[in-house]
Amino acid sequence: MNTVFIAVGSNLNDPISQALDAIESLKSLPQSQFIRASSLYSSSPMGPQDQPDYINAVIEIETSLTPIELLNQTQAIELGQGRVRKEERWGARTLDLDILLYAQEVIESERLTVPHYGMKEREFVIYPLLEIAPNLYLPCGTKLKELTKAVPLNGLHIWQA
Ligand code: PH2
Ligand code: MG
Ligand code: MG
Repeated sequence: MNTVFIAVGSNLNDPISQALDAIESLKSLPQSQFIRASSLYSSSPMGPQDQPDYINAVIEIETSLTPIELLNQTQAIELGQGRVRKEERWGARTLDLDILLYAQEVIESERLTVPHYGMKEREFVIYPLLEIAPNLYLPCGTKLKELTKAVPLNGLHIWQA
């Protein structure tokens, strides 16, 4: 089994429900065991500013799915929740599931880059991940906690009803 962290993001069509539904789907992935989910966080949009705030979270699973099998599963969940792929970079979406880390593997294939290419700079990834994996090291040898020094919160906060 491989420890995997997946980022959840949504800023369309009731983002809280989108995130909670996605987490429920991730709990029933085949060949996998759900370990834990972070709190839900509210975050300011990175990229185009004329889009709603995001809800973000990070979840941890143990899985024997290969990275591509897992990607197929997460993309199916995205599509099932109405994800429409658009041209605009970093634009609004109902659901985004990004594989952040797959064990300590480094993967650079056409469909998948792991660790996720932007994770080290994104507060809406680093802080939820730190909540559930406070002692984590990245494959490059950097301690996750160290990254927070260079990544301001930028308004990120735990979402409360
Ligand atoms: N995802 C993006 C683009 N911008 N901004 C926030 N706050 N959270 C996201 O998950 C996010 C984003 C593209 O994946
Ligand atoms: Mg993303
Ligand atoms: Mg994505």
